[in-house]
Amino acid sequence: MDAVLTFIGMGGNLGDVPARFERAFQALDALPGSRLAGRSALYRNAPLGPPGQPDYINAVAALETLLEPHALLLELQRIEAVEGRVRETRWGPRTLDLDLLLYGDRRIDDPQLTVPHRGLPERAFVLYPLRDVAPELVIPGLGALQRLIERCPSWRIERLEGGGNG
Ligand code: PH2
Ligand code: MG
Ligand code: MG
Repeated sequence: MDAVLTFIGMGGNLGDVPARFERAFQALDALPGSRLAGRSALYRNAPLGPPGQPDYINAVAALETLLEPHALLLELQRIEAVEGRVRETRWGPRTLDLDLLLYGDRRIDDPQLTVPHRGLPERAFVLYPLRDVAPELVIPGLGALQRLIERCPSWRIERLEGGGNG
């Protein structure tokens, strides 16, 4: 089987989030049958959800993988758990959130997994970093990434550093 190009949204607002992302990028690259193909810059931005929580940092990883979607999802949850993720309030503060945004051109909708990720079209903190790693991306059912960005509600978002493919 050929490897599939997937995109993983990363978010967090507790502790040293850039250090968590660094470990997460390495953990993704180390997954069986997988290779980290790109990493976006880091973006500091306002929380979506309950007020009074710290700003988030968000990024996106591009991952080539032979893992099937649900196997990959389990690996993402394992990496979240290593970073001390505790599932509490919906949209509450978190150490590390890893969301499977896209899995090639597959569309998946079952109780465990929705791909493309539901929040994708409205969330600047997903769309901007996604553009860093895949500027020409066309998203199944949603169209060109660039067009989604033009239509996205404005959001306080600050580009911090880094990113690139390879
Ligand atoms: N993730 C959420 C809820 N709210 N807000 C920002 N800014 N960034 C996130 O990644 C985020 C959020 C649920 O996963
Ligand atoms: Mg999540
Ligand atoms: Mg999320």
